[in-house]
Order: sequence, then structure tokens, then C-alpha cells
Amino acid sequence: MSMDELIKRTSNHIRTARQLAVLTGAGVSKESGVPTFRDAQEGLWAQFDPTQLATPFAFMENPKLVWDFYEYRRERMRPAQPNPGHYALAELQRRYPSLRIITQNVDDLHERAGSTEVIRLHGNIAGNKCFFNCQGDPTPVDVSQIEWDKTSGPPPCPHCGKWVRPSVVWFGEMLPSEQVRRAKELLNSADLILVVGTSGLVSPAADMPYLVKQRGGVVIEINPDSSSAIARIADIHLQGPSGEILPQVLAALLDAS
Ligand code: BV8
Repeated sequence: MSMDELIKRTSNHIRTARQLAVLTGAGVSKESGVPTFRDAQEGLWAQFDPTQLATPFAFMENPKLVWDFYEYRRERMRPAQPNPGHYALAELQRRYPSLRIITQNVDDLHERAGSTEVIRLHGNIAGNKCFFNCQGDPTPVDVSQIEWDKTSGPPPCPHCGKWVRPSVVWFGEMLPSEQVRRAKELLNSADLILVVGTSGLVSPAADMPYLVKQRGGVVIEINPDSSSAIARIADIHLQGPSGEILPQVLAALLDAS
């Protein structure tokens, strides 16, 4: 089947869906210049596997190394702008207000493109908190208000003096319970899920499309790679970059209306 026909089919599924869910991964931010989680890192970081650094144990072992890794990624992300894929999803939500995005991403590009009520499974790399959540879970910390020797690694928590860490969910850590509750509520009613730009390797996020499939829902994947862990359950696979495909899906919807 041609891509045009697949895109037309996708737009028909969206039009007839009762409840639309979207799950995004790092691929949706790739065309904004944000490396995906499994893209090779550069320079000093090329020698590290991010999944080995994105853990509380790595941080306790070497707080400076892990803190510097996040400072490097935050610096890389700073110039990033939403791309046409983010904007297409925001426009889709304006037309289908019950649509919700579940994102694995730690950037804020969905919100900056205009998407609302985004369900953020893995936190936000721009934020920081006390490693021990000394004032309650979470204990946010605004590091712009702290003076410290930035070559020494993370700043001290202004409340307890212990470490400050990025406000992301590390491997081996539980996801925020409220975000998981919102995701499950959405997935229990969704009859269509668009899965955009994820390798489908990280759980529990990667298990979520299966919940829709098991209930007889439709799974549509957008990814240049046709061998992701989602591909095997996808009813439709739109092979290509989401920054190009999503606007085409939106255009097909508008053409038909
Ligand atoms: C949990 C924040 C309960 C940090 C992230 C053994 C021991 C301990 C745990 C486990 C274990 N086995 C499994 C687990 C569970 C573990 C897990 O899944 N591990 C994996 C590595 C096997 N999960 C957890 O630990 C989670 N917590 O389960 O709690 C528990 C507790 C204790 C013990 C057991 C269980 C917490 C997971 C959260 C981790 N934090 N991020 C940070 O960012 O630094 S996840 C991280 O990976 C990113 O956030 C990213 O979103 C995520 C997934 O990656 P993707 O988004 O899919 O990105 P990826 O690079 O992989 O793929 C990009 C895709 O885009 C590709 O397919 C590519 O083809 C495509 N693409 C490229 N260009 C484009 C494109 N698509 C569209 N358009 C393009 N232009």
C-alpha cells in the first residue's frame, strides 16, 4: 500500500476514533536537533552508555560525572525549537480536545508547540530537585538561586545541604504515580493510539500500546525504523520522520473535512 493510502487510512482512523491517545519518544524531537536517547553521544560522553549514567546508583557513585552529563544534555537541548511534528500534534489536539499525549521525553517541546495536559512519564530535564526530597516528594530546587563551584559537580540542596539532582526518572526508579494514573486512565478508554518516535525498549512506557491493542484498539506507528518493538503490533506503520509524516496526516484530515 502506498504511503498516501496509509496516511489516508490513518486520517480515517483518527476521524472515527472515540478516544485518541498518542505516545511519543525521543524520535519526535530528533528534527528539533535533540539527539535521541540511543543516538551516539559526542566527545567525552561517547564512551558512556546513557542507561548506565541515568541511574541513582551512578549518581551516588560519581555525582559530578552524572551531573555534568545532564548539564551537557541541557546545553545541547537549549536551542531546540518545536518541529512541525510537535505543531501537528498540538493542532490535532485543538481539533480533538480529548486527545492526550503521553511522552517519554524530558524536553518541553510538546508544551512549547501548544499541546496541553501532556502526561510526562520521565520528568523534565530542565528541572532539579533534592536527591533526598528532604522537604517532601518532590523537593524542587531552583539552582539559578545557588552560588557554588560549578566544576565540583551538583550544588548542595539549600534545605539539607545534600545533593541536588535533575528532575528526571532514572532507570530503576518508579514513574510518578499521578502520571501513571493519568496514562492508564487514558489507555483504558483509547480505541486508537499513535506511537511516534520510540524504540519501544523502555518499560513501562513501551508496554502502553499493548494495553490499547489488547482491548481491540488500533495501533499506528510513525518511525523511520520499521523494526522497533512496537512494529510487531502496529496495524499501520508510517515509515518516515514524524516531522514530515504528522503534518501529512493532519493535511489528509483537513482535506477530508
Ligand atoms: C521502572 C529519563 C519499576 C532519564 C528515561 C532491570 C533492572 C532494573 C530495571 C529494569 C530492568 N529491566 C527492565 C527494567 C525496567 C527499566 C527499563 O525499561 N530498562 C530498559 C533499559 C530495558 N525501566 C525503568 O527502570 C523505569 N522504572 O520500571 O520502575 C522498577 C523499579 C526498579 C526495578 C525494576 C522496575 C524507568 C524508566 C525511565 C528511564 N528514564 N529518561 C534521561 O533522559 O536521562 S528513559 C529514556 O529512554 C528517555 O527518556 C527515552 O524517552 C526513553 C526511551 O527511549 P526512546 O524515547 O524510545 O528513544 P530511543 O533513542 O530509544 O529511540 C528513538 C526512536 O526514534 C527510534 O526508534 C528511532 O528510529 C526513532 N526516530 C529517529 N528519528 C526519528 C524517529 N522517529 C520519528 N521521527 C524521527 N525523525
